[in-house]
Amino acid sequence: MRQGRILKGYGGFYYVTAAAGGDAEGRDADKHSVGDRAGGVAGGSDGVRGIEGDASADSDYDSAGAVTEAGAEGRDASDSPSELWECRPRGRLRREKQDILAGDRVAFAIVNSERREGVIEAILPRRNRLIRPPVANVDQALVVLAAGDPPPDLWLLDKLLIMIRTAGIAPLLCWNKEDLAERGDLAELTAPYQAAGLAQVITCALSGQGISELRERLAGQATVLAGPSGVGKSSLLNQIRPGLALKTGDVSEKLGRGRHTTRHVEWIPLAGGGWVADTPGFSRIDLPAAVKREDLAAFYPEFAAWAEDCPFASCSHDKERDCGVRQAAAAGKLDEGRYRRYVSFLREIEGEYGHGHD
Ligand SMILES: Nc1nc2c(ncn2[C@@H]2O[C@H](COP(=O)(O)OP(=O)(O)OP(=O)(O)O)[C@@H](O)[C@H]2O)c(=O)[nH]1
Ligand SMILES: [Mg+2]
Ligand SMILES: [Zn+2]
Repeated sequence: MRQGRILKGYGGFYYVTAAAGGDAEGRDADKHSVGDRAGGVAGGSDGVRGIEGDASADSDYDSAGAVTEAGAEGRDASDSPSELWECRPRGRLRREKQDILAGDRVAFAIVNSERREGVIEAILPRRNRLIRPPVANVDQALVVLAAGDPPPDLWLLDKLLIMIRTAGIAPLLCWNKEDLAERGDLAELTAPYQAAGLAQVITCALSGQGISELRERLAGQATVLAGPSGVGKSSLLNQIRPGLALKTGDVSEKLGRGRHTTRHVEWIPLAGGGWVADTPGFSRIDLPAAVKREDLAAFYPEFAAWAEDCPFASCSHDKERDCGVRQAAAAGKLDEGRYRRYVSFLREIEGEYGHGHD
């Protein structure tokens, strides 16, 4: 048995990167971690479920996340040997409708070592996962928006930030296509998110502006890119890692035909450590079901100071009399757009109307 990390999966196949070095190392790792703990992966579905349900007890797996693993498993194809295995999931996993995500760490059995074919026996415990984009074991999410073409969708942005925080992942915001911004646009776009405490980077994938700062922020981390189609996610990664040659596409073509250039989530090792996942764009998401009405304000740290003026500690900053947050937004002390979207999300949670903004 070997262990590895899924870089991408499609058409029923998963491409698993594993430390080169063969059988001895692989078998040791198996005996030490998977075998001992769960009574053997090959021991049947109980064993597999045991592994899945054992995340908290399993410090080995926790610490063997993408980042720490990067040193052993392909820090860079050029300086640390790693192997790519083509794996299918064991029929049992398919029958149990176990979802398998890019970024998942897996135990796999070798089917044909010459052709590097294997069978996934178990999904190892996840540190975290996102629904959109579908990915597991992430340190940070880089939300990418374009300053123009397509125009920034702030509704999507605010929802994404809630989703990312709910998953326990650190958000980072990238405003790309700086070259298309009108004078003052970027200051207007970034100020509300600065107030919300977000780290932000301004980039242009054409000129290379901001790329070195972005590269620094991605170093040593497992970062997933997220955002609408056409904002330049793949273009940015091509800049970050020259020679990568990810396919990029024309925006008018995408919007016209609803086509995405990037079709699958794919993890890419970064030179010098770390991983980054290119992902297909998307244009709408739902708020996580776990977020209740009373939880929502916690995703708006910039509200906190004004909430001290609210007459009730339980104020939802909606229609309550003398709400400090609503008054601050009306007076322009808080970003009015952020507040308006917040109220709309409250309605969405209440189910009063579906999606207030479109
Ligand atoms: N003007 C300008 N165009 C850019 C910039 N970055 C990317 N583009 C262009 O925007 C288009 C879309 O870029 P992609 O990298 O394919 O966008 P994406 O986010 O990966 O899109 P999906 O894969 O569909 O999700 C391409 O024509 C790029 O050349 C930029 O900074 N400025
Ligand atoms: Mg792309
Ligand atoms: Zn209030």
